[in-house]
Amino acid sequence: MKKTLVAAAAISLSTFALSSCGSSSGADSGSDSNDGTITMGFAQVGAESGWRTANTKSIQDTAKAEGVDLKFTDAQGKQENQIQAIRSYIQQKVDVIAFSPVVETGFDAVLQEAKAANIPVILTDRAVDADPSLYKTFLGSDFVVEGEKAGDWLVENAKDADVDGDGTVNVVQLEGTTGAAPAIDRAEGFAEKIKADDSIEITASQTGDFTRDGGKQVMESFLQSDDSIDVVFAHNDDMGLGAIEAIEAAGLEPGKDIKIITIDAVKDGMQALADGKINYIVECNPLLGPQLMDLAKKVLDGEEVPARVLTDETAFTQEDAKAALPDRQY
Ligand code: GYE
Repeated sequence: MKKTLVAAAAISLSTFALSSCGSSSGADSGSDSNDGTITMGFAQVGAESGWRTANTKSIQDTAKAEGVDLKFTDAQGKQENQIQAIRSYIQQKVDVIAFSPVVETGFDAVLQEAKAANIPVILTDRAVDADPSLYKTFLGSDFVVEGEKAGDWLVENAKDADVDGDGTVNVVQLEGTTGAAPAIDRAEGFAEKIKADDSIEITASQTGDFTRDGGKQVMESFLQSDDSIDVVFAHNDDMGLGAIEAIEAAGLEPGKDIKIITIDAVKDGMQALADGKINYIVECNPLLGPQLMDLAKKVLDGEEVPARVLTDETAFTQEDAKAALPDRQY
């Protein structure tokens, strides 16, 4: 393989289109040289959550440890920035492109361009709704299963969750970014499982964009219009943590007056779970760096890789969180 060794570089959004950030650029970069160094262009979603921060760190740390020349961009949650970043990686003739698509749709054209330029693409974390021949593999969690685990827990704990004892478990849902795979799939898995209990009902559902602030604001408006909320199902820890702030500001006790279920299991979420403010967390593993670099090497060596690579995950109760927290890496 490929290209000369250069320092890993973070390319700022405003300049990435112009900056090659490598020791070689233009026509003689890419697959021409043969010293074994891989150049990877990685187009990240943003820095919207604790999960994302851990995910970015894992990718950057692994690239550094393995001598992969990583060109990294942060799309600040905007699909157009991500597409622009991918186009700049194609221009720079990187060896491999990896990205975590902000939303599922709208990537067909840029994926075609990468294919035409003979640059393999690896999807990490989130899926796209495009022809699977446009990318080599998709590494990440099964978000439907995560939603199902959250729904199963609620069905098992429905009696307890009917805090006001009116025979109905009123659930409000804080959705992730509209159109993003984890928002679509987690909602689907959860809805499917809660069908098992007629007393459980989703009474309101709105996006909080996977951020703490978004979760807080949406929860504030839910609390203003409804005083019978029993449960919050938040598509990630950060929105659940924002909801906790809104619930406390309304003079209620999170975890008791209103039960909270979230997904991710980052440290702040796990701490809130251990403190009794969250009731259940489904894990979503952000440490994708090692598997990503491994897949990239295999793809560039011409080895067959599976079309779908899943990550191993579990779920945590309040007791589990107390036991797991001391060793939690993120
Ligand atoms: O759950 C959320 C992040 O795509 C799995 O994105 C990821 C999700 C994660 O912002 O915290």
